[in-house]
Amino acid sequence: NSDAPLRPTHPLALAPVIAPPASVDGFVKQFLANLNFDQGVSLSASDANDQYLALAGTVRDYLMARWLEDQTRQREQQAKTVCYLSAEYLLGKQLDNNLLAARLGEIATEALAQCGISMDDMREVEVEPGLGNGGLGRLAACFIDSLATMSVPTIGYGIRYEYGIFRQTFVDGEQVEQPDAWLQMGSPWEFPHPEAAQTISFGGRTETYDDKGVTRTRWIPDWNVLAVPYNMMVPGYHNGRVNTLRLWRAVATNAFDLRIFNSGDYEESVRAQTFAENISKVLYPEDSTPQGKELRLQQQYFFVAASINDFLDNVLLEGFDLNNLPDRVIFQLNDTHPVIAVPELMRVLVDERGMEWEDAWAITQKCFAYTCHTLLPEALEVWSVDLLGRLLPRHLEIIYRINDEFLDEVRERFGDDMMRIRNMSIIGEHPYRSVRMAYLATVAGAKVNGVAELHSQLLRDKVLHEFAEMYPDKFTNVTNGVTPRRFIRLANPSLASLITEALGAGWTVDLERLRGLEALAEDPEFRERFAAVKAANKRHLSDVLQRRDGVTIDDSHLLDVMVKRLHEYKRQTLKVLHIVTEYERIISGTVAAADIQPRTFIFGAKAAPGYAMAKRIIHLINSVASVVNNDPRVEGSLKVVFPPNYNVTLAESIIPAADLSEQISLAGKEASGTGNMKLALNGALTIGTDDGANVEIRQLVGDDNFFLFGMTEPEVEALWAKGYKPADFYQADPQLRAAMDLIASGEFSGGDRTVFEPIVSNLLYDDRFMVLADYASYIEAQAQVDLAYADQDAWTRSAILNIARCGFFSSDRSMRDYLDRIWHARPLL
Ligand code: 73E
Repeated sequence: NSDAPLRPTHPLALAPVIAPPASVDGFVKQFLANLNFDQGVSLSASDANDQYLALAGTVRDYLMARWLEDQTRQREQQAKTVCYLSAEYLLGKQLDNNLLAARLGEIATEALAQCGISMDDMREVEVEPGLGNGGLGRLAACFIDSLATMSVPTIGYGIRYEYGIFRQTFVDGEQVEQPDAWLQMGSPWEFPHPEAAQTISFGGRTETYDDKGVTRTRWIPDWNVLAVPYNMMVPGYHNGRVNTLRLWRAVATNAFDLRIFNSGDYEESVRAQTFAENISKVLYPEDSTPQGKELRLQQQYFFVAASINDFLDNVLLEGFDLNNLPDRVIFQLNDTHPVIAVPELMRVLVDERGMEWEDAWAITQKCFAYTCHTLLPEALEVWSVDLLGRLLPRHLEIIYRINDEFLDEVRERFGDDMMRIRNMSIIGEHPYRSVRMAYLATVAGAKVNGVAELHSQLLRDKVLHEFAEMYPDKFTNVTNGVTPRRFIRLANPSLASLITEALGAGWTVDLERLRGLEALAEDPEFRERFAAVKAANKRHLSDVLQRRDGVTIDDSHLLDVMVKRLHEYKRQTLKVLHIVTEYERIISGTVAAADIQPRTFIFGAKAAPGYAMAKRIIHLINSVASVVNNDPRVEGSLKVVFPPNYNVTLAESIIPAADLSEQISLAGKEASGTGNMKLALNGALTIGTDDGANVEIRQLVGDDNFFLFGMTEPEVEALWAKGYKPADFYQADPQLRAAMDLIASGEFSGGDRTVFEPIVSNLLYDDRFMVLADYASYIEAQAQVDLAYADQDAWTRSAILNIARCGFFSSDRSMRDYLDRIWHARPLL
């Protein structure tokens, strides 16, 4: 009962956290302790899941000292922090990544062996957190890996979805979605912090009040939920640093329960709990086409309000002068999904912290930057004013004021040009009154970037051209990148060893060093070793697919890979038309099966559950596969493989085995692509259009090592402008006609002509993505591929040159570009 606070005196309590000894014995001891004390089982009674959870716990224990030290270091230094705001993080499995970062791979494998456990069995047990749809979510995961590896103080903020991207199964060739209960068997990589929960409000109304002669506004919300943070470690590679990924989970507040509980309605109070917890229940499975659902806006506000307030309340030191906020933080907006953070920061600064509007706005404009990931008009997020005003009335008022002042600025600059004002207004009036989130982000952000050179150019020239005219200095480009740790070192260990042997180990954090492989491409012995690695990777993939789906692939085949979300603009149908063309040439006797270059086509693709055309295309691919694979006339020289549930884990087996990378979107539609980079860095040659980052890949690897086809973006525009008639292309090309007619005939649908009729009609009469216009050029380029592959040694040389020249596509380089051009933050010393 003394007034003096109790202070630690025991030497252990004063010491920093100590990691367990980095030895096999040390690992075994810690592992068994975790198995016994955390899982509550003996080794002899444990099953694989117990062992996996204890193993993960052990790896965590080794990283813990660094994590806690980094938190202290970041607190002490108060350096500018990158807060990456993203609704998606497609992390992939954690175990191998964290073992690699902590240099524990060999020790752990040996320690497990001494406990009678195989590391491969542990890898099998792990489920990947699929908290993202595709490229955008995986990009966020690559970025936080690079930032940790570069020692940049970063917090990744996002949502802890209880169900990630659905698990895809095929029933009679059609996609059926299953919930992804990734948390079901335990989740050893996260640390919940209920004590650090934020209360997030919704609904209600606003009112003004007098505050010592000043009129202020306050928000009287109608309901609240708790946002509980779950922290995950983001270890840097071999640098002793560990950053934090903080994902928010929605939980009902006590107050919420109590209000209804006091009214005596117990059942209603339980229902209310479910309602609140719905917010972080499930990831929206639409990639590129947001549906404008209320729950999605709830998710967006939920996580950004929690994140901003977490940063202000818990990361900043007490008494921090908010006028200096831009020196302390940058909030990077990963597409428009987190843009409601802009009015939230304004609300906090003005309504809660009593700042003047003008001061708050000046600060806000320096604290945000916006990355746009798309060009498709239907992907540009808008929220109806109705919905937004109902859910977030104060935020809508703030958006209106931002817009009023912005439009004043436009008038001042360009005069009273009604069309310009309508075009640039953050509020759209047609077909209904709505908030254009990309415009809000552009007005508020210090910088706006696209994700590849061509994409950034088209943003400036088309999608946001009036904004680029007004704020030319805002616009910049940062070409995407991928982490070489996961996508080379972990996914392709044989290639990684070969490179390390040739160039030393430094390439993993300095990918431009891959240039050193250029000379080796001329060395016949190195080429032979590289070809052996590729063949071994194909056999490994075959083993994986055999175990997973009961299918195999032949390592003598050219492996032709198209893995990405199913979307019409990506043109999986063009790939199908190529396969059907080859098949038709065989069965019509135009070529002998024995005379063609044997190929295996691999697809990986999920379709948004509500996207009927995409699902029909999946059905078509599976149907073509089953006919082609079972036709004896093909003599096994064509094979189509479509393993269900393509995810990060499967990508890690497919990409290292690939010979050919299909990047065949209509020019001007794919913002960047990142699969294209992963495949090139694993020695696949690209067949691709002049789109997204393909443009930069081709510039770097050279025309001799890239199969270019199709219209350029200006050619696409010109054809549209003159009036595109896909049926004319069908009429004019007998080969195309034969392929389309074969699909229309019911050949792939047991004689039923109706099944794929919508695909055929769409191509003939609509074909928004100009598949038929690019068909001839694509088929010609594929013939070049066959010719090139016939000279195996020359192909191998090209593959090595692809790797040697693609070091630019490391996400470490992307992070340096963001740091230099946008964030102006620095690594921590
Ligand atoms: O080109 C890709 C790009 O490589 C682009 O389509 C993708 O982002 C990748 C990373 O920059 C993307 N995803 C979305 N928009 N662009 C999106 C939109 C709404 C919901 C989910 C994802």
